[in-house]
Amino acid sequence: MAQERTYSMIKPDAVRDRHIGEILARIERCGLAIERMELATITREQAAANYAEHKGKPFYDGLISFITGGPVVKMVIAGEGAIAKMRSLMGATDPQKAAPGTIRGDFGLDVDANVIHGSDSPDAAEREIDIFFGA
Ligand code: DGI
Repeated sequence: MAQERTYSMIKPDAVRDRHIGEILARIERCGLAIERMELATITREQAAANYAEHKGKPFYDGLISFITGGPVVKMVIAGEGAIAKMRSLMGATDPQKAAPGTIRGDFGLDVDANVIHGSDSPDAAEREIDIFFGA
């Protein structure tokens, strides 16, 4: 597996519910390294850029309000196969369908508040790192 970087973000529901420590521990335990990390409230412009593919869908406005509604933990995560490893740690998008032992399966409330984001491809990772940390 190739050495990769990915963008991940602990969402406002999980920050509010004090799951940051447990989520960081799971990321580190599977051999990934946290290269950059910042607690911040993201702007509507950053949220819109990150979720451009969903613009116009019924859940879009709620998604933008939710993700900008409180602080998140922005991260750059590095390691072998980091993108796929993060996606499998996260679990399915809908926490009701995510397997037990995954971050969303264990801490997710519903698909609107699903705990964590992770880039789904190398191109998305570079684009999202640029959106949230700048060039
Ligand atoms: O990469 P993921 O976060 O697993 O999933 P995605 O890129 O398809 O969707 C991004 C976010 O948009 C997802 O974390 C939650 C929200 N979302 C996606 N599909 C739905 C949704 N929210 C609602 N309410 N309903 C959906 O069908």
